[in-house]
Amino acid sequence: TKDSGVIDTVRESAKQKLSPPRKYKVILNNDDYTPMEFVIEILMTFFNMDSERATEVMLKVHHEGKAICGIYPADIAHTKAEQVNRYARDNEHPLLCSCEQE
Ligand code: TYC
Repeated sequence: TKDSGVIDTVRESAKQKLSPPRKYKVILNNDDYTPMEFVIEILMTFFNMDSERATEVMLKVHHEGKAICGIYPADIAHTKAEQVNRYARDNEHPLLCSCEQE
């Protein structure tokens, strides 16, 4: 620039290289025992899906073994999986929710 070398040096050291935060997929896994209605309730409660979308995702898990419920920054993804697993266990269902780096 037309500024002095000193000013250029200050500007350079203030410049930050921010990489976008890593995201994680929250995955719902199939099992033989958790009632379909309970899975739909989970998807509506923790992932803000309407009943149509929740039914679709539940059936994808049921037929394909797993499905993505949402993609979030690391802390939110892990907290959601934890809350879902806590809720399933409290209701004595074996449902498993997990996270995978995107
Ligand atoms: N397979 C279960 C049943 O037949 C339904 C189910 C769907 C369970 C999704 C878990 O993440 C799940 N009752």
